[in-house]
Amino acid sequence: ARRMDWQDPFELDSQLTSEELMAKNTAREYCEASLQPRIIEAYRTETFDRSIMNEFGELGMLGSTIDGYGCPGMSYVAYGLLAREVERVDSAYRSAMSVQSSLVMYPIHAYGTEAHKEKYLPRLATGELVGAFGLTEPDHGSDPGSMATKAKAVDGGYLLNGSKTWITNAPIADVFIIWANLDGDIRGFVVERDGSEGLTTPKIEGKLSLRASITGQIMLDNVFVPEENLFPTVKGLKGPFGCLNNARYGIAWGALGAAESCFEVARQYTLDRQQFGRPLAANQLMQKKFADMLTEINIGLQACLRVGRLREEHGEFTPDLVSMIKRNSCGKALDIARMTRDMLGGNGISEDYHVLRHAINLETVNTYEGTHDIHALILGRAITGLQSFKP
Ligand code: TGC
Ligand code: FAD
Repeated sequence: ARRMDWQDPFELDSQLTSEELMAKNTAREYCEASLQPRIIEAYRTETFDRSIMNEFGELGMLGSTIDGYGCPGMSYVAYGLLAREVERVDSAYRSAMSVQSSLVMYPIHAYGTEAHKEKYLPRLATGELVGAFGLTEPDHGSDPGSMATKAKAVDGGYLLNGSKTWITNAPIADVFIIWANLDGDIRGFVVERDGSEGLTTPKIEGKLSLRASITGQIMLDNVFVPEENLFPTVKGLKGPFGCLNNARYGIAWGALGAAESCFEVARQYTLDRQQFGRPLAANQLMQKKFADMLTEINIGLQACLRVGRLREEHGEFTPDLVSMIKRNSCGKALDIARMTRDMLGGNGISEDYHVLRHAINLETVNTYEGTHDIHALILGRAITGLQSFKP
């Protein structure tokens, strides 16, 4: 009888094109050789190495689905595979890649003018510029529709006032996509740090999760933005949500990468470690955990692949399906990471074994881009036709 390969039970690799396989393998090599050796120190000292953005850029990992403007025009499945490889190392590095690709380059490409695309995309693609996405506010997280940040039309442009918080890369970003209310409509603005008086981006200190990512606030105090920096046509929440569909899809792949990495650590550890005169892996309780984890990871990956292929077929995402895989991957990956932490006993809490770092990171990943419960409510609305977010 045919035997299952536990490393690729559904033969996912055989469902990829040669370009996708190449992207995956190149990313794996880079992540193992260049990101893995840096992560323990970065996490310990809570620092994000800016040069990683240039390295991503060199490998075509920024804005990878965009065709032209210095971007490689890869498939959405290839983008998912990159997220999976990067997040095997750490969710923070995947975060940096997701924000730049899906939340900054995507909206410039989808909603920007030709001048925006030519001005920003090539330099974002190389990592010469770093971008950030400002949607969440101190008083408006799950409910961004009620945001307080305002834009007011003035001679030659707009004045922005308000504050954004929990913004990935804000303290080091050169370019910001800011969502603000202009005369009752949510609109998107491209704000450059250079020359923007009244713009400050204080770093948020003391994060216990995603420590290798830099997170900050964006304070906007009468910041003047020239007329031409407004996305001309997109209005309403569908602007930011259109970006989130892409980023949430990438996260769905990425979170499972973190889970896979924890699974592999636990498998090797329990094969090597002896207690009661035999390998830990020989115990039924351990094997049940492995069976559950392998099942969730691989069924989850097949679902991500399917959603990516449907994106390619239809030319757009089905947002409810993206909610399904974002929620499933994050929740399951978090459970898996916590489980492997337990399976390693005392060593499970050591930085050298990585599993607790992944588990703590996944607490963030399960929360940002729509919490686990918010995605349940999005699915609940799709199933019943009744929205339960607000009275
Ligand atoms: P709702 O009435 O549902 O929708 C308002 C308008 O938006 C449209 N829309 C979408 N369009 C495209 N894609 C989607 N996924 C869409 N979802 C909604 C919708 O059709 C409607 O359009 P129109 O033309 O009729 O006006 O809005 P609501 O206010 O009831 O929202 C409900 C809810 C809970 C679903 C939504 O607010 C939500 O998803 N909340 C979660 C917030 C969130 O995800 N924030 C993420 C911030 S960014 C981030 O976390 C980055 S971390 C990155 C990293 O470091 O990796
Ligand atoms: P809240 O909305 O206050 O939610 C608190 C709890 O209440 C959650 O459990 C939630 O599920 C629950 N809840 C809320 N509403 C309901 C309801 N109607 N019914 C039942 N339960 C409900 N945002 C950006 O814009 N850009 C970024 O780059 C970015 N990066 C981030 C990086 C990090 C490290 C973190 C932690 C967050 C980041 N975020 C970013 C913000 C993130 O998207 C929000 O934290 C998230 O959307 C949740 O919002 P909140 O924190 O205000 O929680």
